[in-house]
Amino acid sequence: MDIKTYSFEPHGDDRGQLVALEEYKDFPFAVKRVYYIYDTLKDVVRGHHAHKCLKQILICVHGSCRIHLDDGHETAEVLLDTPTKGLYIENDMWREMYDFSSDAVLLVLASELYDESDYIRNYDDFKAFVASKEN
Ligand code: T46
Repeated sequence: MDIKTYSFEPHGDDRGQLVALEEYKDFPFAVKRVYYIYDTLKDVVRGHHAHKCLKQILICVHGSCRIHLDDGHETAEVLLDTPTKGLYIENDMWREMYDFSSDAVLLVLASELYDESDYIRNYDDFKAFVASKEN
């Protein structure tokens, strides 16, 4: 599976670190929405869906978590454990987020506004969506 991750450049000095992200320069879309996930309970698994159109960058800006990816044919796991690593997830990818550290803050940059009709929340529907794109 082709997994796209970014290594963002920290601008560090004796005051600390700063990471700056610019749309189309540091990742390949314009940002319409930002959200973040925190205070996740131990053993919780979030996600369990894909999207019809949405593109996103996931950055664990504090703590760590793991992302399970499934493109309908193959699966992969990605560890996000540094604020300088970004995971690009395109629309047609089933995703689950798990193994959150108690201090994890997962920041997400999204290409579209929130739209429940863009979600594919049933795995069989996801497989049918993938098959329809391949035919
Ligand atoms: C994704 C993964 C990585 C909103 O009202 N606006 C929003 O922009 C979002 C993202 C969510 N919500 C509401 C909808 C639900 O009532 O917040 C609640 C939790 O959302 P959800 O169960 O979809 O959260 P996750 O963590 O399962 O999934 C989220 C994103 O929804 C999804 O697009 O790819 O993070």
